[in-house]
Amino acid sequence: MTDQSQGPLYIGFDLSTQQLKAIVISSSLDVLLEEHLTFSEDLPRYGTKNGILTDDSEKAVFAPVAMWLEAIDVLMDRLRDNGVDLSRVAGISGAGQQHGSVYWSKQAEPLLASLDPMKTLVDQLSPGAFSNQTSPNWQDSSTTQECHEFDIFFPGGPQELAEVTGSKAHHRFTGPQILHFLRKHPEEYSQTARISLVSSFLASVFLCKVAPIDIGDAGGMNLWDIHNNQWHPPLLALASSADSPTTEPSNVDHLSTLLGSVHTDPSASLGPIGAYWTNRYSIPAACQIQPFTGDNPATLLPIPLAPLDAIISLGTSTTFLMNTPSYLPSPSYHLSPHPTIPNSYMFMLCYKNGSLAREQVAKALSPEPTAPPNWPLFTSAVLSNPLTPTPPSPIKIGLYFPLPEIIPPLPSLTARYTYDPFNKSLTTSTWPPATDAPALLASQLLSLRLRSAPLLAASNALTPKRIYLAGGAANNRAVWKMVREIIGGEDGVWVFGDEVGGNAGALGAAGRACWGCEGRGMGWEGWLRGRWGGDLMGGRRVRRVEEGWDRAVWERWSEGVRGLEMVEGELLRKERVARESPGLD
Ligand code: XUL
Repeated sequence: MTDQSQGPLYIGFDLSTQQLKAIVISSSLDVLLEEHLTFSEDLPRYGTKNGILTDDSEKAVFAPVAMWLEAIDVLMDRLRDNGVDLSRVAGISGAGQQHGSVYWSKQAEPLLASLDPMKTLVDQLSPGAFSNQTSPNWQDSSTTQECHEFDIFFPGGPQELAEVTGSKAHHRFTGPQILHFLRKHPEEYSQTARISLVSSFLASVFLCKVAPIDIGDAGGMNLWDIHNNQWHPPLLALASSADSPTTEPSNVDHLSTLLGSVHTDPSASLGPIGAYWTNRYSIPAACQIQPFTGDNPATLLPIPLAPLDAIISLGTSTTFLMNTPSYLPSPSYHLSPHPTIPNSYMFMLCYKNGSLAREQVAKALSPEPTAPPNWPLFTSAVLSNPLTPTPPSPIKIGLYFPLPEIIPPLPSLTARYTYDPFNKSLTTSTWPPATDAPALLASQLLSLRLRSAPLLAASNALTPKRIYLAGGAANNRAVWKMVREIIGGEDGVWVFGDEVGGNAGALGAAGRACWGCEGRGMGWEGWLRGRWGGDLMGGRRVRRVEEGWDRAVWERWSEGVRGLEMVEGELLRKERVARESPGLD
């Protein structure tokens, strides 16, 4: 690690689906070191593929908690062996894949409090500290029944659930997951002393006691009452009753004890680091553990986001994030408390299908069937065949879902249609593989535009101000061009510099660790803008790749939005018919 100064260091962790990552920064938010470990490659003995295990018969997706503990052991050793002076670490924070739950046993607190610095975490905590040895992953779909119960719980259905908790019920959300665990493993549930999210699990390991859940991550549970800033007792009753929901006070009290309090003061430390870390790695006893939040809320943090700035993350999943002061809930998207700005919210769309679909289309462009994805061909296929609508000519709309999708809720499928804007009609179509590339990007971006429109409209806007791209596909100029055409961006399309790149969650967490220690009492945005200085207008941390939107081109894509809505409606109808009459094809 190259760092001449002797100032404090801050570490941000990110426990994502495939990797555990750490970023070390200085007080000026300069990245000094990035280190990571990939679960399936570095810890093959857990047998995961891309960091997860699956049980297809139940559509269950989960990860071994022991694997995460061992990953922390290995990563901390790597930081020390790479020359990070751990005796200078003043603060630590982190991010975790959202919604996953970790079930601590009754032995957890005493085990955490008495960790022996001569031994590893995994040897001391696994299996004894857990009543469930695995944690459900966000790709899990085993909770259809429980989601139904959440969605019909309020007289106003999914809309009312979204008004109370920020989201309608989703398979991966923690409330339905807890209810599923309680039904499937009542004995293990009765042995549970505390429930953490993945983010608060990681914080607990550094605190050496069970940490509170962060306000930003509580919004991904269908249990947190956003208006009243507290757990919602009737929803706790629903999540903790194997049969019909009961307001039996003992059930509600029990689950609220398992979940513990939520940490609502964003810059207040959770407390000093546990003695294990001081004794094993010489981290100072005064090092503060700052709140750990979900990976999406943490992705809002590495750059100063103005209201109506958007981040589109094009990674394994596709997510669209915005920081908004308006609470305008809808079953079509998620709102959750902003992790560092009181009375602001994170708007989020989350799709399962992202890079896998793009890779499949890019592979099909090579004449050789086993060839890897051909990105130059993919890019030129998009740029030479942009599909920009010229109303009233027909528009090609393709949906490519190698995985069952969340938005809209459809099974794995590929569908190609031509939409005629004049007659408002659809016909199924075929076209050459080179047309799939622009059709795929267009449908992914049209869906983001369709679903973010109500929130933008609430602020009298048609398009976000700046659009920042993150994730693997963010460096593709065909993507930049289509984002500008379809979504717009008054102040253009931007990409993160290498420092932010694919590390947004870990870097956001590292910055939060620094803020908690050096900016306590200062508002997050003002503090962050101050530390960024001149980089804000485009410097080494962010770079503009497309000018501000072309409204006329953007208007032409409005017909594409209508076409996409019609295609989705048609597929959802077919899916409903197939489900209701399984014998018919
Ligand atoms: C968000 C979601 C995913 C995970 C990825 O709701 O489920 O983006 O957070 O780790």
